[in-house]
Amino acid sequence: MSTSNLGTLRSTPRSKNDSTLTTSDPTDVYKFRLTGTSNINLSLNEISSGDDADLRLYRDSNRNGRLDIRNGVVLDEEIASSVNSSNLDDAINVQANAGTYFARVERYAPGSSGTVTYDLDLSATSPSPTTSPSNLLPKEFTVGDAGTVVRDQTYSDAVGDSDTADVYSFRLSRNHRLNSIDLSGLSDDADIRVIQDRNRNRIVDAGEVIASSTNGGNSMDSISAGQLRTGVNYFLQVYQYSGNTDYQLTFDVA
Ligand SMILES: [Ca+2]
Ligand SMILES: [Ca+2]
Ligand SMILES: [Ca+2]
Ligand SMILES: [Ca+2]
Repeated sequence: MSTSNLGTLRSTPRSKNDSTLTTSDPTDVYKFRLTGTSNINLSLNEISSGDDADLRLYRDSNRNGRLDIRNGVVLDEEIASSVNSSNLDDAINVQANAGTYFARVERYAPGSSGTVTYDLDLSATSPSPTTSPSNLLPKEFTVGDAGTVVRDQTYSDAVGDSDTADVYSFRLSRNHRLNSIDLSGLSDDADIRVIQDRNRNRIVDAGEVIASSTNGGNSMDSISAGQLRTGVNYFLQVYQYSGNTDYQLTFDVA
């Protein structure tokens, strides 16, 4: 098990690209610190084809600066996990207090053949109620037919302190016109934005936010698709602004 100490995690993302897990060294641990309450954002992506890795987040609950493991069992408190199958991305977005944390990437043996490679992105952004949304772009949901929106599609999910953001990957179809993307069914304030990851680093860089809707309270949010183009890969992010709320996200096709 290798442990990397990242020091204090801040809003500028840290990326650990082309990292490897092997049958003899199947876990990597990334230690970091938060200086105040923050949203921890973790994105495990670019997992090698035919393989599976998973992501877990622990708090150094006994404050000894180490991830304590006895007989293969982690003794520090697990505060979140993401265990999607095959080489789908795994993501964690959770609000957490000041302290020391460990992100652990594990090779999932039954779903892997030999060495697994992956990219891990990490950041800590401003929490509600001064929210700056996660700046990482895991593909948590792929909309429509392999990412192309060809019919009306509605997703029911939630954002809040324990899951501060959801990311949907989508493209426009040449044959089916997308009218708008609508966020409704809110009991508290969530917002949406469309991101074009021009440099394909799976991070929201300056100039990559194409559109957003940030209405207050539990008002609906909506982004017109008129400004989006075919042949481009977009990300739609739903994120907590304040409180915890269920939502319905609709891709409305003409
Ligand atoms: Ca510990
Ligand atoms: Ca996985
Ligand atoms: Ca980018
Ligand atoms: Ca809103």
